[in-house]
Amino acid sequence: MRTIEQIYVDGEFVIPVGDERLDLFNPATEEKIGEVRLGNTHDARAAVAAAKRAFPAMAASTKMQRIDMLRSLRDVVAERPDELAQAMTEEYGAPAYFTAFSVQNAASVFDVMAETVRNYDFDRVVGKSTVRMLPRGVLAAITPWNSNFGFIATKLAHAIGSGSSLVIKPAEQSAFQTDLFLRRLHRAGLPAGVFNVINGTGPVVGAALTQDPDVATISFTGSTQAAKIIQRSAIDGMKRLVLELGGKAPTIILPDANLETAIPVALMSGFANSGQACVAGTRIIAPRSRLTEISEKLRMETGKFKVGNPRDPEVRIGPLANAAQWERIQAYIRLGIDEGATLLTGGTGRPAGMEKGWFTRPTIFAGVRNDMRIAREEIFGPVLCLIAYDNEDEAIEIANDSDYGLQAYVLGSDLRRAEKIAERLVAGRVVINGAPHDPRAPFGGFKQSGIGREIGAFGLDGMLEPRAILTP
Ligand code: TXE
Repeated sequence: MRTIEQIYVDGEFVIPVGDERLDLFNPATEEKIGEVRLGNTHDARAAVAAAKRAFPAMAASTKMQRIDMLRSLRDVVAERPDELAQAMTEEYGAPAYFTAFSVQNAASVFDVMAETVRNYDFDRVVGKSTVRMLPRGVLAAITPWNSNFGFIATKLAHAIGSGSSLVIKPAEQSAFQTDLFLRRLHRAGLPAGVFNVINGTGPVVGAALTQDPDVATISFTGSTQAAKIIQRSAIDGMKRLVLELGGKAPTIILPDANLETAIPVALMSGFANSGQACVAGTRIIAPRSRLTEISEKLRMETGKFKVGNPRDPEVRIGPLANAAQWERIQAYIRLGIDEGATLLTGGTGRPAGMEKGWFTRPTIFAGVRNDMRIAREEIFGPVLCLIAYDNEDEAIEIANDSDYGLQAYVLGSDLRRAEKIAERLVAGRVVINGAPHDPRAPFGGFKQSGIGREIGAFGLDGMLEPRAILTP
């Protein structure tokens, strides 16, 4: 049993003023594995003040200095990847195959940002004016639990790339990962106050940061509901918001798709991180002409998805992150049944033979209409909807008929046709035929999936403000 006692302010590990504690659990065993001491509004204020002091030097840093800092951060993050991956598994049950990807990605965001900074035009001439892209001020970053250190890495990279200082409020349930990650970041030797990390709850520390007059920009990843509270609280301070929120990604299977390859790809994205991913392809939109075949293949392939101990490299679906998530997923499965959808596979309760752990059965509903709540709301677990279409226009209409617009998938044998469909989808990213992750592609969504983009020059734009100087 461990307790995470410290937060990180002004380059030092310190005990917070706040003294409330939160229990931490291993979701695979339901055992309590530790506690985290939570900061409060005083801690948030002290962190913003430290970031404010560090800002002028950071804002004046050269491209080369920023690139050096990003490289130092990359180096410490890339060390001993297993350690971070294991913490992620222990704390929220992420399967080993997924944690390996997360660690690699957390290191690569610093490389991508270093390359972006190298190529970015901070100084431009527009008409007769000289324009400089300036950092806006202190950045507050709020991250969720489903890939906690990955989000911390992304937001830190944007702060350093833009010459901003930063206060991070990570998901409070992910304190072990945060602590491990933080101790590495500390070793990168950045100037004191450039980044600060406060463990705490959303309504206390998160709200204090979003309301702090010395915070200029808020970068938030999490639920659309929390984002709306944050938006409201940021109005008076005229803060800029970068919001990366939920999704209900469509996967369009085209009539010419090779099901041998398409169905496993559809399921890998649908069940990514045990379904606890904003990019999960949770609405499978399939041609009615091949519905029987597709249903059968989905059922069969889902049966091959091993559910169990997330440390096992063969396991594709681990436990849900916490008891509340488990209850939420059960409620959604019951809702699907009540709404009249048919269970193709899965259902409520734990998989057979599993009595402990927040495990749930990978579930696919058939006969789903896109107006059912299970097709409209982000479930955030391994629950997929199969929706039939009669023609291409209808497939696109269903895909775009969503409050969200983060990610979309197209699967088909004719690449040109798949691209044509991709061009008609309202989503921040469209992935064709299981294309590999591109760490340079902009990330973010349309509609209720958020505002702004992260990664690369698009990400940097969101952190900067142009100043034009007009000369006679
Ligand atoms: O998210 P929250 P939760 C969705 C997903 C999931 C649901 C709930 O559907 O089931 O959200 O997850 C902080 N002011 N996603 O409750 O509440 C909070 O402390 C400032 C999708 O974990 O949005 C945490 O650090 N901050 C998403 C962070 O916001 C506040 C990932 C996220 O918590 C706050 C996570 C407030 N008023 C959940 N309230 C994705 N896009 O992947 C909360 N926070």
